[in-house]
Formats: sequence, C-alpha cells, structure tokens
Amino acid sequence: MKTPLKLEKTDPFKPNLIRLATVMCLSALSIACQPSQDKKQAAEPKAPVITAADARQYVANAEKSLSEDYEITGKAFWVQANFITDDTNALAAKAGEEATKKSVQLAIGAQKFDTIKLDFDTRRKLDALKQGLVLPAPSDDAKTAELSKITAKLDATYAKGCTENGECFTLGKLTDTLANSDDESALLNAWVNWRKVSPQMKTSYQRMVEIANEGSKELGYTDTGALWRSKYDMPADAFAADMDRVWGQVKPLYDSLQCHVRAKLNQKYGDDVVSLSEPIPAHLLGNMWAQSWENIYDDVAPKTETPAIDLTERLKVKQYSEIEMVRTAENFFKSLGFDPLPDSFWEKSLFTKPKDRDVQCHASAWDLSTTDYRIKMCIKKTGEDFSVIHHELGHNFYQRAYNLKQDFLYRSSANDGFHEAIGDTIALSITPKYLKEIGLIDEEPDASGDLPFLMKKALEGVSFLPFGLMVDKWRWGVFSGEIPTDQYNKGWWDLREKYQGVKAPVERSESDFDPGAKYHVPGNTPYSRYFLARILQFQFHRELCKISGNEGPLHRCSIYGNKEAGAKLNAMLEMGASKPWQDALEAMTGQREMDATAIIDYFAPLKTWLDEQNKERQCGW
Ligand code: X8Z
Ligand code: ZN
Repeated sequence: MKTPLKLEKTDPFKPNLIRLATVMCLSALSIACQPSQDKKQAAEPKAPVITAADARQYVANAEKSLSEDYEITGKAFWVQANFITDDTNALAAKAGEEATKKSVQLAIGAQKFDTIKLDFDTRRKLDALKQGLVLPAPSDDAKTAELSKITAKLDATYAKGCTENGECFTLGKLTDTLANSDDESALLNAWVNWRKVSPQMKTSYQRMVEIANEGSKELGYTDTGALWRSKYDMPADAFAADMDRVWGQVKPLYDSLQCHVRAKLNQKYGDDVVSLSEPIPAHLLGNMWAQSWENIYDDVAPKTETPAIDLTERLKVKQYSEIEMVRTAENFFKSLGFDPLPDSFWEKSLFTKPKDRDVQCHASAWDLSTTDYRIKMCIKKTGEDFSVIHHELGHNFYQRAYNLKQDFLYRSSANDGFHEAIGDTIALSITPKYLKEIGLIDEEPDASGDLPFLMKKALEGVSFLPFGLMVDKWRWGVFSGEIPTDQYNKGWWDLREKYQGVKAPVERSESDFDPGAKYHVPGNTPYSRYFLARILQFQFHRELCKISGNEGPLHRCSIYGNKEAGAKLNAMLEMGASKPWQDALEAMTGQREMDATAIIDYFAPLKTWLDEQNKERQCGW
C-alpha cells in the first residue's frame, strides 16, 4: 500500500502526504461535513447515514489529496538525507509533521466505514489508509510535532555518527575494519566505537515509543507493534506465528552454519576469545551487526581446489567504477525486458559518498513521482555492494511497475517483504556463468566450485535469517512494554543470543543503547520485511528458473537474458498492492504461503557438507 503516513526515508521511499487544515473538509472530513448541510437532518438530528458511495468518495478524495503532496514531501526528505544540517532536519521534520497530521486524520476518518458493506477495492484502500502509518501520532498537534522532531533527530544522529561529546566516527571506515582486519583488538575497538553514538538516542526513543503508542491506540491497535503486524493480509497474531513457522523450517540450516563458523573462529582466535559452547562474540563475524558474514569467507571456506570467486578483486581487476557497477545491474533488468531507467535517475541519484557534507549513507531507493526514480548510496567497489546495488534497483523497478499501473493507494508492494526481495532475487542470478557472460571472470569454475560458491551465499543470506527475525521481536516487545525501558539493552542481547547465537564481546549495560547502532531502529524502518525477503527471494528464484528452462541445481541457475521470466516477474510487480500478497505470490509461484523449501533446496549440498564437518562437534549454545 501507499503507506501514506510514514516518513520513511529508507527504501522504498514513501512519505506522508497530507496537508491537513484546509483538506479536512475537502477530503478527509468531507463525508462528515455533508450531513450538517442537509436541512432535513438539521430539523431531525439523527446520526447521518453513511453509504458505500460516501466511502468511495472518501477514498477518491484521500488518493487525490495524498498524491498532491507526495512529491514535495519526498523532496524535503531527499534533501535532508543528502545534505544533513540543522536546517534540512527542521524542514524534513516540518514536512513530516504535516504529512503525519493529514494521514492520521485520513486514518481516523476511514474508521467510520468499518461496519458497512463495501466493494473489494474500497475496503482494501480504506484498510491501506488505516494501516499505512509506521509511527502514527495521536490527534494532538503538539505531540505530532514532537514525534516528527524526534524521528528527524534520531535519523540525523545516526547519519552523523557523533557522540554527545562531539567525537565522530565514520561508519564506512569502521565497517572496513570489521570486514578486513584479523586483529581482534582492532575489531573490538571498531565495534565498541560505533556503539558510542547511540546512547544519546535512548531518551528520545523512549518518548517516541510513548507517543506512537498513543497514536496507534487511537487507531484501534493495542500498540504500535500490533499495527506493524497487521499489515499482512492476515490477523496480526497469525502473521507472527507464520514468521516463527518459517524460522522453524530454516533453523537447522542456520544452526549448522553457526556451528561450523564458531569452530573455525575458535581455531583462529583461541578458546579465550571464542568458546565452543557459547554464542559467538559479535565483533568477529565481519560485519558491524554480525548480520551477514560473507567477509569472513576465507576463515571458514571449504578447502576445495577451486576457490570461490572474489568479486571485489574482479571488480578491481576490471577497473569498474561505481557507475559501471550500477549500469551492470541495470543491464540485468534490461536483459529481462524491463525498460532502461530514465536519464533523471543517472542525474539525480547519489552514488558516492561526498567529501564535503554529511549524508545518510545507508542505501535507499526512492520514487519521487511516477517518472522520478533515484538511489542514494555510498557505493564501495566490493562484491557486497554489487549485490546491494541490485537490491536497490529492484526497488526502483518495482516502484515504476506499479506506479504506472495502479491507483495511488495501491502503489506499493504486495507486502513489504516483496519489495525487499526483488533485487535480491536478481542477485541470486549472479552466478559464475553469468559473470563469465558479462566478462567479469575469464573462466567458469567446474562443479568443484559449487561448495565454495554456496558457502559464500550462505554467509550472505543464511547468516542473516535470525537477525532479520529478532530486530522486530525486540521492537514488538518495546512497543508492547514486554521489554521495559530499563531493559532495552538487555532485551536486545537476550534476543541476539537466543536467535543468532551471537553475544556482545564486552559487558553491556542499560547506559548503552545498542539497538540504536543499527540504522533501521533510529530510522524506524520495520525489519520483518528482510526476513520475509530472504525466504521469498528463493521462492521467486525457483519459479523464474523453472520458467527459463533451468534443469540443473538451483544455485547454478541464472535468469539473465530470459524475457519470459522477466514478463512473469513484471506481471507481479505491476499488481502492486492491489491484491492480498497471497494472490500475488500465487500469480507468480502457484503457492499461497511462504515456503522455505526453496532456500533449503538451494543450500542442500552445503548443508550436507556442514553436517559432515560438524560431526564431532558439540553444536548449540
Ligand atoms: O537496509 C537494507 C537495504 C535497504 S532497504 C540496503 N537492507 C537491510 C540492512 O542493511 O540491514 C538489505 C538487507 C537488510
Ligand atoms: Zn531494501
């Protein structure tokens, strides 16, 4: 759905779009206003009869009103993210405040149609209005303004990377250390330093939770977490249970990987640093959040004759620029039959980190109008960022597909996991065969290269699964109060240990706020979407490979150049949010459920190998 209320500066970009005061009687409250003009009703003051026609009119007005503000609000956020100053923060906060007010009014107004019988589209669009907010403010101007200022400030604090005392860190540099250093104390230092930025967020975060919960209650949800879980075309509890079901399917694969990686890190760093019976210390996994482990590939790789392809090295050898990396990703989509991105994409996107100003470097993809698509990314010339570029372009191609076909409130993905899955589905087709085809490698490895290849992919994707699950388990707990304010950090690490088998490398306390060191927490981007995407992308890949006539193992399939697969994908993208996600999934794959068998099939040879390696090991933590 269009998520009209959210000030999401991440991707896909969906700002709030309602300018309230003047619009109230024109659109949001037009239905409520009409009866007072009715003479008969004035004489006989009965509750006005609300009809299905009123509902349709309400939706039409809302779509018009929201679409009018979309571009300009988006630009306020774009400028803030590309040029972070107190002034741009203030402008973005103001734009956000106006948009939130409007959207809250529309959501509240939509409730009056709750009990009448409506056609499918009107009902679905009213639901979109009610569920679109990420952080609803209560209908209180002062609190709306306060919420908006808090969210802009949290976002800027993360982007700037400075402590309260003015000591600043560059996340990109710390990330490089985590990815490349073998020196345990350097790793620890980088890990600890980044977490010095977030304690100052805690009080604001707490207040934000309070205000958003008030807003969510006004909309009829028990808390903001319940609102977030309600966006999946099924009861909120059933959604949470479904996530757990799928996690149950993939957990054995994750456990095997964790066990092997722990054993290898134990060999490298010794018992004092990595215990064989405890969770893995979080600073040793090659990533600031231990969410994806491809950077420690060399430490854990299968020792076959054929090493995995080092894409970072290949990009260097072939002297790829950042723009060429993006062109190559765009070319993949074009090979499937998608139109090229417009010239404005190349003119307006941010591809490299500017030297002279603060920007929000966390990658994002934006649609500012039906013709204006951009990404914002501080690209590094690495294999990792090559995948992220495909991820971002997946958002842009999805946005364009539905923007051109759907009404405003349907201009979104089937569910937010679908949006995150598209570019990643394409990235699964970056196989050795494909790399040879585009000239990035000279020789395609033989079948003995499969295990190393799968290990790399698993370190990227399988390692991510429990992280993708736990981030929102933490936020759901925070919003519901199950994780109380004096246990924010403890609650975070309890979940990290339970799901990931990863622990803090040094003692943490409640004066730390480690969740705030992860972009999506201060940025208020729901995170379950990435867990869903990790499952869905393999379901999509399996189907697209079938269409393209692939007969070999799933991990060797690339759909590069296959127009039939592209058409199938495009048909789903064009549906936007117009149908329940189960329908979109069925149209694409024939299945109506998330199903982890595709990811399990994909990694089956690796699972066998891991279990062989782990035979004599004591797994678990
Ligand atoms: O935030 C992102 C994308 C933008 S939607 C770069 N991702 C998550 C993350 O970085 O934590 C992609 C994978 C998970
Ligand atoms: Zn994304």
